[in-house]
Amino acid sequence: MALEATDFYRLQSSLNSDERQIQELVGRWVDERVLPIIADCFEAGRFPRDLVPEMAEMGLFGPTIQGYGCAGLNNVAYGLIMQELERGDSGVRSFASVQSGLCMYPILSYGSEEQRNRYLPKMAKGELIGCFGLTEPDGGSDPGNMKTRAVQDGDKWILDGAKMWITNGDIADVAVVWATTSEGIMGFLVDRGTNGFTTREIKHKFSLRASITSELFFERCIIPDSQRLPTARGLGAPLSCLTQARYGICWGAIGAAIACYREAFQFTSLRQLFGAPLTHKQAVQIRLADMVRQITLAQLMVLQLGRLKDAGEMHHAQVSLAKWNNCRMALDIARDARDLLGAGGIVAECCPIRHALNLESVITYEGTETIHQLIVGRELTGVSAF
Ligand code: TGC
Ligand code: FAD
Repeated sequence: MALEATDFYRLQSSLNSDERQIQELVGRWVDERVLPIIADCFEAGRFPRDLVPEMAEMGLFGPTIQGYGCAGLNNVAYGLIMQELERGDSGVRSFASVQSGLCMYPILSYGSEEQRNRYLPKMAKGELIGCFGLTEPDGGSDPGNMKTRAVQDGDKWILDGAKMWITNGDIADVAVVWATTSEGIMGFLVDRGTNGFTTREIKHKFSLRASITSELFFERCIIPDSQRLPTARGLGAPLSCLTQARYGICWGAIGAAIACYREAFQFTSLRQLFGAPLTHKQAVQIRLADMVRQITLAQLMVLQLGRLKDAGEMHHAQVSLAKWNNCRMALDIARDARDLLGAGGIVAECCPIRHALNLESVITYEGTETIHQLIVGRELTGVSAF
């Protein structure tokens, strides 16, 4: 039996029927609804917002949450959703990552029951959109030194500061905002329309053009104590949210790589040069084989990571290793696929250039490559070298 390039080790056979079904459902939806429009969205710098209700209908928001109108899937199924979405575009996956891993997760983990009931069912339906404000203009890699500050005044908090590079910022109904207080870092749910809270979209991006990225500003913004996440204390709380979103990115990057591999394979099979298709040339075969080697290694990594997560045994440094590996792998493949397409590879109809540009963000956000290397280094040596 011939081996399938993008499932070289037959990992599909180790998926359970729920996992296979959701991958098939989302994969078909991406083929039918995302791929036909995404190049135009990227070129126009437009987030395809009309897809949000359809994503909600498929249960793609907070899919691992039990109750609150969520699907209650396992983490491998969640990863497969992210992989299929990012096969379409990193911007579409980003939207789902932020909604699920960075907004619904902290409300579930650190919110009161009243906050969970108020936000989660509507977020699952896509009726409320969230954003996550951690990064600041003075530097994202070291969030422990954030400047945004909340000062308590009776049963209210006064929030001052700014956040930068925030996905979904301009369309969010609620922002999960992290601020320093006299008692350490805390998280707040800031609803759109709160006095003193404004947003501004960041334009002129060459990456993640089908996603909205914004600045958030807080000027003497008054937040009732009931909008504070009651059990979130210290930097560990926002970092635990990052672990969720980073886990999704580890899978998502594989989707982008698969899309690029497929396009490179198709083109080189058809392109006749020097009397034969390009796939008959040794150098091209080596490059295609190397793409499949890298994709297969990444797939093995995330499947094991997902099984560990489902067993409650995943360590955040394991996520860092996979985030570093899989983003680097996808970016290398996207660039190589772009080259294999020749001049045609620079236009929007070909996906590798779009994925390569997107992956420049994906390798930077949720912790840069260097940060993840240093997280693994710290785990190995016990010494923090940040
Ligand atoms: P450090 O001492 O390491 O940690 C403080 C406390 O947190 C615990 N911890 C974690 N817990 C859960 N998950 C993790 N990943 C954790 N990492 C650390 C840690 O055990 C400690 O707990 P405790 O109880 O001892 O206090 O803190 P540090 O200041 O040394 O910082 C370490 C560093 C550099 C790794 C951290 O600051 C970091 O990860 N920096 C990168 C920041 C980042 O990734 N920002 C992402 C912003 S969100 C985003 O990009 C969204 S993109 C969305 C999209 O569109 O998809
Ligand atoms: P810096 O932290 O200033 O880093 C600059 C360079 O220094 C990098 O190369 C870095 O690797 C290197 N560096 C940093 N520390 C060290 C060190 N100790 N040793 C050696 N080198 C080091 N943030 C959010 O909070 N929410 C969001 O929704 C969000 N969405 C984003 C969407 C997009 C499209 C992008 C591009 C970013 C988004 N971010 C978001 C921000 C992202 O998390 C940060 O860009 C990232 O954490 C890096 O921070 P920085 O850009 O300030 O770079």
